[in-house]
Amino acid sequence: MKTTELIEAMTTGHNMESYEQTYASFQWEEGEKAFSWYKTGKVNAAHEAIDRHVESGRGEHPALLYSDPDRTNQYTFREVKEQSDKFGNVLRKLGIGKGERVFIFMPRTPELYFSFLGTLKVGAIAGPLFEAFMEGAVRDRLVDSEAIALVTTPDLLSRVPHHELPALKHIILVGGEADEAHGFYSFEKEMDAASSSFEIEWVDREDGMLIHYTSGSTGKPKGVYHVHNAMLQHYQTGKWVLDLQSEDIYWCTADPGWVTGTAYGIFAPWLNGVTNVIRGGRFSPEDWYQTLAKNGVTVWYSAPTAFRMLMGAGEEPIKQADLSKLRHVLSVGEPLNPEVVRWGLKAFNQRIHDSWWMTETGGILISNYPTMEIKPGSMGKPFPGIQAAIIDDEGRELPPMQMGNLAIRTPWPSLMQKIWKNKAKYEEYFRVEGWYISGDSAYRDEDGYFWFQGRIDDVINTSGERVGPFEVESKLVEHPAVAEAGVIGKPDPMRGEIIKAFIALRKGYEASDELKEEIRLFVKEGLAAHAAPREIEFKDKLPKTRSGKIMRRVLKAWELDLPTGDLSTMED
Ligand code: 6R9
Repeated sequence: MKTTELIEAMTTGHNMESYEQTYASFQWEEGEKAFSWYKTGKVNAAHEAIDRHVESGRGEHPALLYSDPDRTNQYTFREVKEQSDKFGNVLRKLGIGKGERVFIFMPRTPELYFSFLGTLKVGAIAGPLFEAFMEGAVRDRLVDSEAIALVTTPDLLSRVPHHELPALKHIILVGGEADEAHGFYSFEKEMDAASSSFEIEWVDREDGMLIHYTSGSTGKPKGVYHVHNAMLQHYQTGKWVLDLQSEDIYWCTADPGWVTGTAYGIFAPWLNGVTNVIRGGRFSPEDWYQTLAKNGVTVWYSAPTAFRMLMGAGEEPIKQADLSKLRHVLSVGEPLNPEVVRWGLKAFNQRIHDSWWMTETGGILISNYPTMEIKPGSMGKPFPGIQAAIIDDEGRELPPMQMGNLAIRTPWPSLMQKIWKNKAKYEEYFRVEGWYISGDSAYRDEDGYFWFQGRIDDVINTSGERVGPFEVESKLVEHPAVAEAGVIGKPDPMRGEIIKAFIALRKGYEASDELKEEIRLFVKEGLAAHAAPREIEFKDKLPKTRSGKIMRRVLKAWELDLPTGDLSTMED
């Protein structure tokens, strides 16, 4: 769908002056000069993120502003260096080193971040897991990765089937008792005893750093493997997409169990030497606005699901919070509905900048930049150094306005280097020579903006018309009664597929046939007759992943009575 709606570019505080110029002249190598490894050839992302700033005299700058309802802590870069060095020594004492997998299954606390950095510092590969994972999800990931150590808490330990995990030798308990004879160590005791004098393990750019498990629609979750070289993309996108500057206070709301919580909750801010806000505990609109206000957050990276929840909470909690420091807001994870973009402008006078990428791509590839006009509903344009295109299944590039496979020219620094122990799965992404196939469908408009349409397998074909579920969902959430919507194609003998919408209503609205009819008409008149859902079903809640994505494949499976596949990443 074409739009003429434009939101003007920002006029202050840019690292990137003109998108077109930067895109034309960009060289990845320029970014490398920021790092010590440009001179030495020796790499460690944790050194570049933390230690480098201490060496360059920025050690007393606040690195981590942590809070949850029970606890508030501040750490400088020097203190984060010291804590992560100590954790490196804890691992070394256990004999853990290069290439081994250390998994972290913890609530979001400072100890999670120290463990993560310390793991990298000994050259081991970190595997962060969502705190909410149940036993099956934990087992699958620890079995597949053959993790040798796990950092967790006594509360979460009941979900770790350690007797079934022969590779797992050491469990480090944060806030727990040691039982060293059986492989249990106390985090606090070990950290107290550890020296803060530490020699970092220098590795190669192509050595492993991180594994994120991500679910496909079928089969077990895949271990997406990233190497230290990815930091180049985290650094550059931090500069140009997040627009980070040295005095910023930055908050990425994502948990490190999701790739956004590592790439942009750890690397991008710290590689740029910027103060990073971490908020533990549960989501509530009041809490989030207060987190922005109390910390004086200037740059904020979140997700559509959160923005929609904030939108649903109305303006009252915003009035209670001083958001005057906020200057740059971004979103990732799902399509950002135009309605949400308009709300952002109205509610706190900020343009919300959409960005597109995937666990597999390791970093932002398409985005809206501060210096660029926003077309609400578009993901923006390719990052400098990235060539994106819409191609057909044979690899032919499609002209503007045609829907097809969103593909990226290989390689780029943060591209995954393996699917752990699954070569065949890895190769599927590269089945068209020279391209990475994302599995998303999209089109590009005449101005070079990309528009997300859905996952390839979500695109609906109704009476010969291809309809992206996102367009319909976006129109649906513009209706005042609709809080969230998930749209699927339901097989139909006449039309191939019909559009079915699952809708969660906002507080104060009652489900009724009249309301269904009203909503249907609303889409028909606002979008297109063929895009109006023929069927509507009201639900209390929609099935979502922990990163907030509506799980259309689960809606479809429910509808068709099919197996739902891997549900380990679904919210409770
Ligand atoms: C970072 C992350 C990747 C999938 C991706 C796409 C969807 C992400 C989006 C978006 C529309 C955006 N997605 N960003 N869809 N607009 N701006 O989300 O990684 O969890 O691996 O998900 O998320 O479908 O293919 P991951």
